[in-house]
Amino acid sequence: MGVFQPEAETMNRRDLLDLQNERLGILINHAYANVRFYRNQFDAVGLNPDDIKTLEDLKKIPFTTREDLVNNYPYGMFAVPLRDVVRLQFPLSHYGNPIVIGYTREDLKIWRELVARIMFGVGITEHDIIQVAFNYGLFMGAFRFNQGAELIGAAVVPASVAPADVQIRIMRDFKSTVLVSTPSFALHIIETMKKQGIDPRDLSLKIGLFGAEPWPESARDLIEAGLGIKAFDIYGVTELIEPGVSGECTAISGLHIFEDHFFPEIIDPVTGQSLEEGQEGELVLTSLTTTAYPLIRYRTHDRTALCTAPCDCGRTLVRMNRIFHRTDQMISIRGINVFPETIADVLRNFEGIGPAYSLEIKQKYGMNDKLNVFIETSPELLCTAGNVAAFHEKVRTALRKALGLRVELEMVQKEHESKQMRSTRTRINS
Ligand code: DLL
Repeated sequence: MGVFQPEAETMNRRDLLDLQNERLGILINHAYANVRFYRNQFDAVGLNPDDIKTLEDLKKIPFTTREDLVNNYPYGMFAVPLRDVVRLQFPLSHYGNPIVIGYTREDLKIWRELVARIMFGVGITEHDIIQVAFNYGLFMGAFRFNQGAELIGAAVVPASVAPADVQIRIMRDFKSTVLVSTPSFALHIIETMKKQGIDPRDLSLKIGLFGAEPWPESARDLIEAGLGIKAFDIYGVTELIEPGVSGECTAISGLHIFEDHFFPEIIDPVTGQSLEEGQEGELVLTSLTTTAYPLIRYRTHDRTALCTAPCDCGRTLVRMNRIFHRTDQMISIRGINVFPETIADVLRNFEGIGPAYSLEIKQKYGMNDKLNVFIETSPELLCTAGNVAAFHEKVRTALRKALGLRVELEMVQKEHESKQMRSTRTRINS
């Protein structure tokens, strides 16, 4: 199978280390000189850029967290003047606590190349017709698939969020050979095909790229059988060039991290100590080549382990295990990230509810995944809120706006708290 940039993807690991160390030096100086947040981080532990000579020294630098990005909204983390930024993007999952990410022209070029590496690596070529069924609204990944595909020379069908029956029609009429979507949406398309009596052999699909949420091997089996394709996993994080951090190759034995652009570490999520190769812990990433929005030791909260053993595909890049768990409470509903803190922030604005709430996720690995929010209400709510139905709708609308996702809301009076709520209660003030 193809290797899009062999000089980088099959590089001798000793040369790779030299390249990473060289890029690290440039990154550290760039971030220290241009981002006050990083200057403060270094100063706080008595470091200056010259103290960071190798990747081993990187461990002396404190982690960067999502809260740091939120606290520095909008432009505090930018390392270049706005005139050098050619794109500003606002991730869907950060409605409540926004962040904005900037890209220079060079950042976008790298990103495009990384997505092209993933596509080419699973056998996508200029002969393919790629149907991208990701949301082209605020979801940045969709654009990246477009650009990666164009770099390879494949034809792109930006089907975006068209309903499943329209997607199927496009697949059939345009003879799409590749589907790119969340695994949930692929499963929803399969359910719709079954209802319509459509056989996957009537379609031209052969490859699928899926990601943005955890999906078990059982979901892969269903997708491969339901669409008659080979399904591959892709991983990324909005803050770090999503979806180009890593992707599976045809060997299906982990996702190759593009180490010439990202340095991965695995840490114990509680102590922050580095773990050995093969041990599972939290993935921490440093962007080695990002100019506008460099991140040093960014905590992804995703649990995985790394392996540098040679891969059958010929790439020398480290592989990470597929992601099934996180080290925080973030949950993914149909590919949309939900942070329980955002729910607590919304609920805090309403009198008469709380202090406890609980979440229930009805997961079917399809578009029917639902988020139910149970909130505790005071018995006086009936008097203070006036029209309870209108109050219910107001809270539900506020949650939908904050999460970018429809939720089912149930108000439970304190003394009638359900068993489910007792077992999973979370406090608004926690
Ligand atoms: O979901 C980027 C992406 C777009 C990846 C398209 C793949 C395809 P965020 O919305 O910032 O970015 O969500 C990032 O989603 O920290 C993981 O917890 C989860 N995630 C992303 N890809 C996978 C995957 C995009 N392949 C967060 N498997 C990450 C499991 C994934 N979880």
